[in-house]
Amino acid sequence: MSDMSVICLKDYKKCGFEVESCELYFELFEEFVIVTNTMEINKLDAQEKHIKLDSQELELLEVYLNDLKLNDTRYDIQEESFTVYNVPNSFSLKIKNKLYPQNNTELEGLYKSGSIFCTQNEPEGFRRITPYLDRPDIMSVFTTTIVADKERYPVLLGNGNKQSSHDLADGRHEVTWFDPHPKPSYLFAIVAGDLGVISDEFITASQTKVELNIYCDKGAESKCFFAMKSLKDAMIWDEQKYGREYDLDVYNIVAVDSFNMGAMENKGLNIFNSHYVLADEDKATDADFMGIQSVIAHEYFHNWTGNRITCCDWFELTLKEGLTVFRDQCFSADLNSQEVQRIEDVKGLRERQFVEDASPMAHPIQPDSYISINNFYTSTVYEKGAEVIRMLHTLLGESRFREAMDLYFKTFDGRAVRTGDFLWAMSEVDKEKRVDFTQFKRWYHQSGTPILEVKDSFCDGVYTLDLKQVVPNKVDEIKQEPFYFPLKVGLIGSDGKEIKEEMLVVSKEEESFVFEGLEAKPYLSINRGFSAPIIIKQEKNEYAFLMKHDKDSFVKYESAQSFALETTEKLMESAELDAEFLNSFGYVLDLDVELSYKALLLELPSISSLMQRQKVVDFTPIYKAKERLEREIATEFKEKLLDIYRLHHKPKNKELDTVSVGERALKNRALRLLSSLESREVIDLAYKQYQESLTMTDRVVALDVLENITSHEGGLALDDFYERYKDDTLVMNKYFSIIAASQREGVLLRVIASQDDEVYDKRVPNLVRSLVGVFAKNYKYFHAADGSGYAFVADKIIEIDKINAQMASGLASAFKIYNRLNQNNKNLIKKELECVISTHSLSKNTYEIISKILK
Ligand code: 0A1
Ligand code: ZN
Repeated sequence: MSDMSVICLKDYKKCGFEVESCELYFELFEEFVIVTNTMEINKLDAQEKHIKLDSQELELLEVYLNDLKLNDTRYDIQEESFTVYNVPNSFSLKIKNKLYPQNNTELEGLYKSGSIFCTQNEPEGFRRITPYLDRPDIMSVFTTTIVADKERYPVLLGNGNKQSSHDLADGRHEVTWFDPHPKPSYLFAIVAGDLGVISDEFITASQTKVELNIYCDKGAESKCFFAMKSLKDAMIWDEQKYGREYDLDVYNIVAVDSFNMGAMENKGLNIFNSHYVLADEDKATDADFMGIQSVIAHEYFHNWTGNRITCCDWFELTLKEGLTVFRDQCFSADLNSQEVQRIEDVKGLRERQFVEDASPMAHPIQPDSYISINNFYTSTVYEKGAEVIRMLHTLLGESRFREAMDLYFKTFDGRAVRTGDFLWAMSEVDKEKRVDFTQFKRWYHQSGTPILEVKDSFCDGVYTLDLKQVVPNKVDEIKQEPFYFPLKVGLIGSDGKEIKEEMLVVSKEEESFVFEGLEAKPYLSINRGFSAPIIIKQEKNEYAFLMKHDKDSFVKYESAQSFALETTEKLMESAELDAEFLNSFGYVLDLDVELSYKALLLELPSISSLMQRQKVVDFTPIYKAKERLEREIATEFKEKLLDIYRLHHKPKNKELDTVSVGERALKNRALRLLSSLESREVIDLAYKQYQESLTMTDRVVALDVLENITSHEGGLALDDFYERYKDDTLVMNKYFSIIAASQREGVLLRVIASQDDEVYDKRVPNLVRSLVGVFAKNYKYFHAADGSGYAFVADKIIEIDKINAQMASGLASAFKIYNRLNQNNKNLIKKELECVISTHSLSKNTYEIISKILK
């Protein structure tokens, strides 16, 4: 069994050594790789006699200390460490070891994605390459030489700038890269392959030329142009918005098919899941393009927030991730639509982070312990982390925030620091001491989503807001303290005119705010722009009014969502459909606003958001009510929806400008709403759209609509889709997802059968996520009353855990809503998870998730 020990934040100890430089020599062969690692090391703590390096599953060949070969009495290799005894104050340590990247299915360390050698070292992959002080506070200067067969691997890439290259005997060649910027080992990377490339250049603000390359499988070059444009947009944005320039001669990006996550910010050599690089209108949806733009930017922004200034230990992960997500969200908002971006970000936060925060897996953005750090690349650390930064931005204001960021970069450049250091920079610029940073810090150490109960009253021209914060207990039932946050509110007159907007600062468990000199009781617009990541509970809601009159685009959306949520909940108790809701929906249908925004206003609440509001979750009534609401809306507004569809359906338009994207979003929203009628007319519309549209956006929506309403046309379209795209794995992910998310009967059997499809490969994370991962989010069938969905996913966890533990623990987290479910579903899950956790040699990743759920 793996080591299940718990690592704690409080146990951090500075390392007794530093690595001044690290020279790596990689000899790549088809069956194995030889790594020679030469480090110049200094002792910082005279008490340290022996040096203990991290090392995982390594085959040691030779060890030299100051050029003297050591015999095996001078060192010791264990499963997870390598120790050299009695080392002097300064020494050179050379270690030669052997690896088998071809057999590496965990996709950590050095591995093969198809025929490409590549690496993934964050957080602890480097120890699978060579023994090292594999912790982020050990920063060193790396030189990398790669030697390989020139015909098979003409492209050899490393971090930093290329220093030299030359041909060797036997058709081999070698390339040396030097990275002048000291960095932790998690940012180290190499790539070797026979790759296609597109190249460009960027001139920085200080007139330095940077070579830009995007590498991919040969033949896919034409799908890299959008990524290249996004990279250049990100480079300009970071210069203009934060004064940050790029700092090497070259910026390389490599797209690979087998990758555990989205992408990785290795210094000067980003490695990407090909999903976030490759796109053209025929094969990628508008959402895919947006994803590429934001992930390319995210990795680029890490060059300053992550690489130049990194984390002291992994408990500080949000220091780089929360901040970088905030930066990429602002970038996407600046380039596209502020209002749509904010809503999409909040939607994502609620679907993923709020659910996590209400589960046994809840943790603060700065966790205090972990078994496997791989499990903490979570929505909480990333997305809630970004919300915390956003609150600081709101509290300080744009220019003060920028001043604080400048100070942060100036003070900590080249160092591994803590969130406390970041907050210090923020507090330094707050000359007037407007922000209570001591209390604000609770966001870093407390978990759970606070609920704000709101009551209001009006008397003699004075409007009073009474607020009460309900802060959930920690997972272990320890009580938590009230949070400190900005709450943007607006007051609106009954004529619909804005009276005032104010940013309140909420800090107490209970407090009141008064607004004087008002003629009548105003309408309240609360948490504008979602200024704090909280849940608002109001006694009386004025949704219809706010949907009409609020100038805040977020609250307008929020009101439409909340109105629909409450209406659906009433339908669960089989009440009549609220006529005022229908009126408001009709009002939005006629609104003349930006089209993508309108599509969001017309979106009905997800199953997840309905589920989150139930005390004891039973999915059947949720589904029934949602389906009924959709049908009633489609019946009532059929003609209007058809008009919208006809007006905006432009099958030959494949442009990516705001209007074209908006038209597709809106008319596809209309089509989806109409699909609940399951009529011949709608089937014909969808089938025609499937056949005639030039974009993947239109094709997948049509395919999904057909799949869910008719086996005949659905089957025809699905077969056609398969034939058209079976050679393109990225597109086949969509095919598997449509099957796995289907609401039609017999889904589980189809998912099981899909595993035998020649395109499917359980070693490729994207495919596993598309089939098994999407099935585990198909609430109707994953939570089937006979337990079949749970049994299937549990089996897959056991099977995939042996291949790729990170993938398996990702799947396991689908069970995190366990404690919210009704007794029948709980019993079924318990049985399955007990079986998984008792599996022989289960990984610590999966063990950690399941043990938390079962606790
Ligand atoms: N730092 C990357 C995320 C990442 C984390 C872990 C990985 O493999 C185990 C891969 C990527 C980012 O934030 O983009
Ligand atoms: Zn990141």
